[in-house]
Amino acid sequence: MDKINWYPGHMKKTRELIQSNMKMVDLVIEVIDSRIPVASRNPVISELIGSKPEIIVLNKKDLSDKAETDAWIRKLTAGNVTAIPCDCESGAGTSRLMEELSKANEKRNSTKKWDRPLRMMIVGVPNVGKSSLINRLTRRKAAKTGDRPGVTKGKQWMTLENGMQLLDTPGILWPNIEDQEHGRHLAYCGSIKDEIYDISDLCLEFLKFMLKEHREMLYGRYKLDPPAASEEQEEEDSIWGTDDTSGLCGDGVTPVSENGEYTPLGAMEEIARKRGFIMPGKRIDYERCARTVLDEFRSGLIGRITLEHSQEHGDD
Ligand SMILES: Nc1nc2c(ncn2[C@@H]2O[C@H](COP(=O)(O)OP(=O)(O)OP(=O)(O)O)[C@@H](O)[C@H]2O)c(=O)[nH]1
Ligand SMILES: [Mg+2]
Repeated sequence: MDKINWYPGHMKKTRELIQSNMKMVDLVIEVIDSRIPVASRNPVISELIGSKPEIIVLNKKDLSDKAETDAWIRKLTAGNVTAIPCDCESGAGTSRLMEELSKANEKRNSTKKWDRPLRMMIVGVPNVGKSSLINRLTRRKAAKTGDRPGVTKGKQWMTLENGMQLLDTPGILWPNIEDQEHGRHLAYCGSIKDEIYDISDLCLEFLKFMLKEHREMLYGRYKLDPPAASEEQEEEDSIWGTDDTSGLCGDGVTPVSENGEYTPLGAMEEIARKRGFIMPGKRIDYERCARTVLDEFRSGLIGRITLEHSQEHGDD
């Protein structure tokens, strides 16, 4: 598929905003997506944070594999990083975060000549739940949230009940995503605007990953049968009645299965068929199918899936 890169002007401006506010804050909360703990750590943000105290929130823990998230937390903690798993939808993990913030507050005030409540900045790539976390911490719906990247536009200071101050910032990426696997992971998780890539291509890549690592989940969600069996079934209880179905699947050139397993395209066509995503002329609506599969992954309907495994990232 084409290269994934998204760095509009507002991200450059936000980068400058983060930089200019860095000296004002005592601590940075970097929110990352627990399904992609490597790809969602923006190297530019790490650079801007420098040696400033930092807490990493692995958010959306309700969507990632629990054992994998636990392993990531152990790994990050072993590297002397404070890392906390959270679910900002239910609020799970946020009281642990508040405890860490209180500790940081005490630490700051024990070393400075005058006391004042902690000032913090929340940063991260788009759509990881920064504003949702702010709403949890302030116990108000003060920050606007939404299930697409680029919801927060400008900076916004918020005050917690205990007087601590928090700066919400828009999500940012970096100018050139060199590792395209990271680019795809960010796109699967909704951190990249859907309009900038071909969603059908992206879905095929996602299905390739699912067939390799989580075939059972994919089969379960979309009620897929192994390719050979489904062909037989098609004859028995075709949802298309007695009509000729030969023109239904794709271009008829690309194989739908290989070695008894679906190809990504074969799986996509089967999903489209099961869900009835067929346009006039019996053409498969690939785009609708792609949007559905990715939306269902993003909202956890396919299952709790971590895309990046801690044991494969030894040097992080
Ligand atoms: N399942 C789940 N969804 C979450 C969680 N946290 C946030 N969300 C959802 O993720 C979407 C993005 O949340 P936001 O808080 O707007 O994310 P953001 O990082 O502020 O996004 P930008 O401002 O666009 O950078 C929303 O639909 C939230 O409801 C979580 O822990 N679990
Ligand atoms: Mg936001």
